[in-house]
Amino acid sequence: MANNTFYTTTPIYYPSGKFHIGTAYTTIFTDVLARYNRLKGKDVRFLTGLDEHGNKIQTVAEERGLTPQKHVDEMADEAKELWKLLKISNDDFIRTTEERHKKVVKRIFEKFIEQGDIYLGNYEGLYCKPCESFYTETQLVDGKCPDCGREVDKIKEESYFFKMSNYVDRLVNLYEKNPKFISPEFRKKEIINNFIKPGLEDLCVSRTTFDWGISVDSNPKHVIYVWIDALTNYITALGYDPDGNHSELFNKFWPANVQVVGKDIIRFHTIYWPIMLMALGLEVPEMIYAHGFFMMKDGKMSKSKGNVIYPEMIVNKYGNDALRYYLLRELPYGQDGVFTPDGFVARYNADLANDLGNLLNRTVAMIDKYFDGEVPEYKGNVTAFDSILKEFADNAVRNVENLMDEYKVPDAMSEIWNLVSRSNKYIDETMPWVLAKDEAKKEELGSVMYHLAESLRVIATMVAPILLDMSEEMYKQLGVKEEARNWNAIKDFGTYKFDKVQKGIIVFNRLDVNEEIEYIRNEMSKTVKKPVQEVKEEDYITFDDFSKVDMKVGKVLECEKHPDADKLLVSKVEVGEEVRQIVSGISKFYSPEDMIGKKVVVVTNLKPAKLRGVMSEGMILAAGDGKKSLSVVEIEDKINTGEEVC
Ligand code: ME8
Repeated sequence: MANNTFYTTTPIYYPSGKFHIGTAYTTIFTDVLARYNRLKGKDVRFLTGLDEHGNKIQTVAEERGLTPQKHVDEMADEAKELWKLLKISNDDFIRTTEERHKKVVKRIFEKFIEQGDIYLGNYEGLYCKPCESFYTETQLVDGKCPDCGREVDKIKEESYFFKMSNYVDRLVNLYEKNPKFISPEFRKKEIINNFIKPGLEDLCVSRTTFDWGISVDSNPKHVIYVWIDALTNYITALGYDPDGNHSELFNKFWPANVQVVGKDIIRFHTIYWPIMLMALGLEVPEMIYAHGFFMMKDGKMSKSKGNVIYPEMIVNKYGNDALRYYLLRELPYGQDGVFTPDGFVARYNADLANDLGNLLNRTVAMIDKYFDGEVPEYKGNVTAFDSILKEFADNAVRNVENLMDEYKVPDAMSEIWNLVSRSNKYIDETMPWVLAKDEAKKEELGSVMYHLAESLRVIATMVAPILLDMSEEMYKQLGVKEEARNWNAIKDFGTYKFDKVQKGIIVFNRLDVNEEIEYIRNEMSKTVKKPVQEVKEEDYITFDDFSKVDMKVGKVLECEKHPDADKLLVSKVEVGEEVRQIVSGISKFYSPEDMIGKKVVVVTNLKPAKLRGVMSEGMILAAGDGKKSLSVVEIEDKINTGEEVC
């Protein structure tokens, strides 16, 4: 049953900084493909992960004063947490520092040497560090990196090379035989004109100037080029074995159905990746789909411009569904799109709150009111408009399926919203509130309610890969049983027997346009990388000023919640001979039990004050903004309580 499996992947991202909506976009897009195929009953494997080696990561770690391993460990936790927040349904998360990956990459490299695909030579060329890429003089744009526009370095070193020329003919043949291998089609022309026609040069595949990477077994001063290391993740994660004893997973899922990447890394995935697979004697993926980029009104997202959008901000304020909907709908298939706060709020209000949200609320409220919540049975086409809606819905399911099978998610979404609009129009046409006034029209009214419920059921399943909370809520309110929540169940409009509907929560509340645009802009401006602040002469304090603050080491003996304020904890702190009662706003981050026994820094000459009715005689020092993070300043146990802090 080879065609009942579906394997899809995202790029493995560089853990070099906080992940923004660009990275989130690719992962959400791929998540939608995985969820859709699961809905269709396929056996799905969805892989994402991190690309943790290379000079760039080593430099970032050094800047943070951490070892590369510690740095990537922290970033991996951050990535996993983000994907959890966004409810990404990946089946595996690969890190290139894992043993399961490293040992296979080493074997693959040796195999390439043994086969004569890789040879030892000398590299003299131009290297862009942020992109981890080599370029020839002719590929540079105005003497700078063609991908990121930054300065490139001249490098000379002994290196291994991959003999790309051995495979060019087979590669061109692949492009011709599998027209969908590079999608969208116009990207294929770019690749052929920019890289294949000028003559594909042998690729430098090792470095000796840094060591954060996988070393070559037979010549350990060489580190394997990060792209050779990274690209293989798609097979090492499945359990590929260079010696032929592949895992069951590998046999089942390789070749991948679609590998999703951004347009910036299409060259690596459509030239080097298939060539590596050919050299290993493996099949190539069915499709490399390269999506466009999210831009901002003033160009690329960048911290210095202060126009970066982080997914957490949108999710925490507007919900995960709103983020997914906007990102997926806003980037046309294969093209770039622009993120604007205005566009986000407009789409939220129009598509989610008004069109879909209202359709659900109105329908459930009417069934509740006119039929005590019992959805009437299907009686065929009763009103003049019934067959039109049924046909529209049946067509929508077919069109959406065809588009989703081609991974054209934004086009599929616009088809789904056509059905949403058509259903709203059906309410205006049939005017149930008029039918309800006439006992003789009871059957017509019943048919209208059934058609609306059925249309919403179809919509709930079609949006299920996209709007995770909303589809769940729709199923719940309409009373759609677990076993009917799949793609097959929506192919015959009119076949479903509903139970009772159930009024529920409103998932998308209309937003105040100006207020929310302002909020998002404000959050974006907080991302600006601020220059180190200079202190003005008049802002300095003297040593005498500083010495006025009396700080001592204290030990928390007892701690409990403040009786009247959720945010406050009340601690009894031993400071030398005395015990003081101190109230602190730390309960979001510490439970009373966490605090007991801690050695902390206490400001002892702060004027005592009552905080929400409880006396506080000092202050416990802590770091952080108090909203997202906070850490109490702790002192090593060897220092006695009552000692000065200076
Ligand atoms: O290239 N809009 O990792 P990376 C949309 N480690 N997508 C965007 C985007 C934007 N503005 N910015 C980034 C690497 N992306 C390599 C990959 S794979 C074997 C190795 C997404 O962290 C898009 O998918 O630089 C792009 O291809 C990817 O992030 C680059 O991630």
